[in-house]
Amino acid sequence: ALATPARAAAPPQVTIDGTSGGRVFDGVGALSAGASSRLLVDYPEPQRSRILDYLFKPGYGAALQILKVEIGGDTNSTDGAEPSHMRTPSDLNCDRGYEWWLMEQAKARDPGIRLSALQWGAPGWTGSGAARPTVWTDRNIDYLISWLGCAARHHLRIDYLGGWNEGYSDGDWFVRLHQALREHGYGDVKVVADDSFNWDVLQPMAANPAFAAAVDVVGQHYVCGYLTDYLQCPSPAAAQALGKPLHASEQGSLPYDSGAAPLARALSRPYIDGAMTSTINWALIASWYDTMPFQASGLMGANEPWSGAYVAGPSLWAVAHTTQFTEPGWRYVDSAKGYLDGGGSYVALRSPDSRDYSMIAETIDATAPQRLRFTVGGGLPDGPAAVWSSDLSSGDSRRWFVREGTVRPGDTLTLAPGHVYTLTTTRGQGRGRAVSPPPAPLRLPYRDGFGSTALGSAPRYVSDLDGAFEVAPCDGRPGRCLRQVIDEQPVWWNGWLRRPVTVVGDLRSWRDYEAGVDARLDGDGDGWVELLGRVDGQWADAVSGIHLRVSGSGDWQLYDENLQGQDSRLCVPSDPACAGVEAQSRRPVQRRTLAAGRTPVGAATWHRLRLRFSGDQVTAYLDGRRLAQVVSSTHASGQTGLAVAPWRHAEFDDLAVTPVA
Ligand code: 147
Repeated sequence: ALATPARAAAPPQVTIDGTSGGRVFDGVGALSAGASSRLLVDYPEPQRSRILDYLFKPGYGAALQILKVEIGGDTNSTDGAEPSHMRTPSDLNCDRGYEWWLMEQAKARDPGIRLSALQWGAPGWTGSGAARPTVWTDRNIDYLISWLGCAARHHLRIDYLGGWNEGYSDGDWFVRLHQALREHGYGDVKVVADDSFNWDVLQPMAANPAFAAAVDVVGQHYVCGYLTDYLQCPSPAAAQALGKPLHASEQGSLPYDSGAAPLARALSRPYIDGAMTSTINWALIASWYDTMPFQASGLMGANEPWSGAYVAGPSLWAVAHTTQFTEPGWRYVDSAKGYLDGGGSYVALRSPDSRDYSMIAETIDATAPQRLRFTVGGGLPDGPAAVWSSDLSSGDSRRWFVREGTVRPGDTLTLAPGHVYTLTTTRGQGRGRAVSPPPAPLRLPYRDGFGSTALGSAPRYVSDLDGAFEVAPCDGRPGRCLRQVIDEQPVWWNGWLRRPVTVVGDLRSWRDYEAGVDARLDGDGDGWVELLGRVDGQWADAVSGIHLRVSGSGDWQLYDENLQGQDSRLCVPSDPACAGVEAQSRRPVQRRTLAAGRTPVGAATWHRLRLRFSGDQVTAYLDGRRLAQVVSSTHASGQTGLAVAPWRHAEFDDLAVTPVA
């Protein structure tokens, strides 16, 4: 039994006192950014709707209170590139990508969900033009105002807008942004600064009162550390003295299974330690290929749109222990926040009218049962409270988000180690019952002639790593083609790749196959296109796999690119070898030429590139002619892909991957 009669040794007492102070709660959210939702949009029904229910539907799963999205910049932002709404000063397309759709789906399930937006990179024209371009320009402010206009066209009200993800701040730019929001009728959009680290923003805010005045919310990243156990989540006293809401505006980066326990800590400790009233998890859902970094980081996983398989794991339920029992606008109750002596922590929140309260306690680090006597006061209801629990030390899903029974104020609770508990007077909670179909490989043959994709859209399963590949009318032949459309270096975020690349296919089951594509280079012969095969990883500048490059000049090259002994597929965030993203992203890319030569091609003409893999035999063909056959065992399986010289237009057609016996 959860409630036990008080024993001789008095247990610690927690009083949930409705008259005690406490900050306004702004909500628990998650972040769709870095192409993290790319494969979700391609999911079949009904699985796609069930996944969205698990994320957003009240009383069903994570019931998220905030959805934060990337404002796409056509540049790599971790696991790919997201498309921009405004690629030139005269361009405007409010329907590119999947974030509009995602926000609409979230609002359809919970009209009260708050929306937040932030750019990682941006089209080159909006940048400063310096050697390391920045977004601190008036053009970029216009660009963000246009994005808000797109949101309005989608009937989406944006609650929070930031500056530049982890790009620190230009105080005067924030002042101008704040002013522009007012001038354009977006005065109710709250400005977040600066989505970077270590509370470094406090100093420029202190030095520039206009900057400080322009900031509505101070948002900092990874306030509990980065890829650690997320034990402590402090903020400086100077931040707490600002009189502004403080948000943990990005944290997470841990897998949906092993990340649940650290996540449970990081949901409450930012308030206990640092008075932060919102936390945002990256990513919302791990819907990118395992080829790319930070595999499985999200509240859920869903990266097999062909099978419809998804994972609703313990991270989802860790979040539900807060979100299903509170609402943004509730208040923390400071009389009931703190740490348990034997390991663990707790917070309590109440509705503004004090008719309801919820207390969330976690015992993740406890090694023995924790006793706790709870009482209520200050006008809060003193009747029975429902108890929900999740055993995060268990892999058995039947032990997550379970209704336990009822307790009464004055009872002593016995909290088992490794759990999350919620005590609540609220009702309406629930646990979605939808079940995933089994996972399955993407079977060969795979073919796309792009005829069935809408103009301006990305073809099914094709995932851009940098630049933007979208369906357009073909040049020099009838029908639709896949076109790389970005012709200027964007303001980059992580600086990875800086060349257009896109990939598609099954990392593990695509072993012996032939990949082929028709390709046409625009321009006068000084660019190149590539067909890639056995792509088995991507990290920093490397797209690990076999590349066949054909240049407009007639030079061709077959080469192997790999990850310098650093296999990103194995680099899960809980692995200490993955610490220090910055250091790793500076590792040189290892490229090895396997064969090279010259052949007449001629610019602006169509050619067919083919790569055949059979065991360790790699054969390259151009227009039906064999260019080279080499032995290479560096890559055993992997995706196909396309690349284009930066920043050239090129077109592709009839992409086909067929099995080789
Ligand atoms: C964050 C990004 O904001 C996310 O888009 C995603 O890339 C995430 C993956 O972990 O990382 O960027 C960080 C970069 C460096 C650190 C933390 C977050 N760091 O070194 O503490």
